[in-house]
Amino acid sequence: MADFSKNVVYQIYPKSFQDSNGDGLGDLQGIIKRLGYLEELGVDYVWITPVFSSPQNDNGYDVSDYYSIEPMFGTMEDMEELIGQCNKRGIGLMLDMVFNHTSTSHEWFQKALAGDKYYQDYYIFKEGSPDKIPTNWQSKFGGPAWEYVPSLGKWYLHLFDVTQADLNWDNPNVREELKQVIRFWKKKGVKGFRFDVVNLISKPQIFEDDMNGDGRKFYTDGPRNHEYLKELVHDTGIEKMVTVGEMSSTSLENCIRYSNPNEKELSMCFNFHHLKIDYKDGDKWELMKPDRIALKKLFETWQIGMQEGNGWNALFWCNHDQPRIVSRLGDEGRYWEQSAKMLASIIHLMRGTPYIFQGEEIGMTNTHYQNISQYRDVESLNYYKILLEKGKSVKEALDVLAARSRDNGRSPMQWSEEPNAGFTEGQPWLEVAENYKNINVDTQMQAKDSVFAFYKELIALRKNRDVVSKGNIMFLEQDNPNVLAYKRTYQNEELIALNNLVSVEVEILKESTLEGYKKILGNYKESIIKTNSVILKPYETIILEK
Ligand code: TEU
Repeated sequence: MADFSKNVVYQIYPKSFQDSNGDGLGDLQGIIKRLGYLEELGVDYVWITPVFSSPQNDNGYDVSDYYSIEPMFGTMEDMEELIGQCNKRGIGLMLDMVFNHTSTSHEWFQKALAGDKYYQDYYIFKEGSPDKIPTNWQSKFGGPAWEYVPSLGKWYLHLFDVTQADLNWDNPNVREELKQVIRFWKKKGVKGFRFDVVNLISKPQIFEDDMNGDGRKFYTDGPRNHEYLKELVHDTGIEKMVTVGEMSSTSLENCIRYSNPNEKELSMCFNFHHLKIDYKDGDKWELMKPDRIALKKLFETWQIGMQEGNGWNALFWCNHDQPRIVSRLGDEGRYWEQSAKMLASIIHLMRGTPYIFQGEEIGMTNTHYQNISQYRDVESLNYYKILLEKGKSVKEALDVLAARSRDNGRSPMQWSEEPNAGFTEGQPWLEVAENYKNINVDTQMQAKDSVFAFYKELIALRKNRDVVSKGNIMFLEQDNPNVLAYKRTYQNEELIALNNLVSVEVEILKESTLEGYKKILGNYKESIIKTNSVILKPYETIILEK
């Protein structure tokens, strides 16, 4: 297993990155056009979310053919060109493998529907009658996780949308098919893979009702999950490539196993616990102010736990499923720039490999859509209905979506102050956020102290300092609800990161000493650093070195 501690990954959501042909949809040629920008930022890998053939019910996470490119994104030649161009610039391309399920339009599922028993065993079908659903499990996008097929007299499992049927990994033929997909793309020169919800692939032997939940306890980090991952990685020879698993509702113990090099499973894991700190009673669709104490505790548990177990974290705030972090934990107004930089600093200086989601590096915010017609995401549209059924008013339901919709992260990349933010010359598939005239790549690249410039500095710091990439971590100021602070140590190097999470000044570190430390980076020109204390300005981040 290789070491990715000096690397930074950039995530592209191709549909919203750059349109090259005026159809309002981003595409592969658009990405090629912007590779110089990514090189300038200094990232090592680019992960693109799925561009395979797909009916796009879940924007590509419903794959109907793993071996071809969805025409709206381009052709196989475009993909080969993209891989080649990336390699030329020293950027590795990572593809997104959706192996927990396929689209119901996939040939395998279509054959299953037509009565082919061989292909029925590719999925999870259960005999039954229309009035007797196999279990009470809920789909992650709302509603039951089973769909009845009258012509077969069977139900099939779909943990996500009804058009995303779960694959049966207990069938060795399925596992072999998926290995073939990896071999195909590896041969094309792809340098790594992100595996979608890869801790949900192993389902239990017995399917039973969940008396106090939505069923996830039965299939999360399931019985043969580790075994199947090892087999996939070994048989395709991708041990040395960068591989990241998206782990849904996972545990620390399992993530240690998924990412400990001795296990030969994956290079690193995403977990989402730190992004649920504003869910009321764990419910994404109930608003709550962020619980900063919980955030600090979660970072500490996972950072220390993974360090002790020799696991490796994928570090991130944003992706295509999350609202924008500056809107969530920072400030969109007066302290927009400071808070965007402070949040970046937290992620980039912890132990793990940082991921930047398109637009995060210029401080893009939530979209603030005010009408349901502005949304496109299947989950948002489902939950809007569910919220209204539950008795919320239209205004209340829209307020929840404005804070929680996945479309917040999916609005077009803001390149310039040109119409549609320079994303397209046509009509964008999803509306551009209104603030694009102020927040865009052009403006950010011109300004010396921009959020973009700060990301560049953080990336450079990781490359130049072993203490950032390899150092041990310990947390400081554990009882202070307003400050997230940690110390990294490696051989004789020491680094301290102090982050003020709130919009008022906070004084800290009266007990310990900062003698011998000097500031090497921050988001304010002047900082107030005394020998035994520091006064942190609103959302200030200070990085000190000994
Ligand atoms: O997401 C998996 C997942 O469970 C979530 O992040 C999900 O969107 C969220 O919990 C809903 O509240 C992955 C992909 O990242 C996502 O885009 C896909 O929709 C999903 O898998 C299905 O393939």
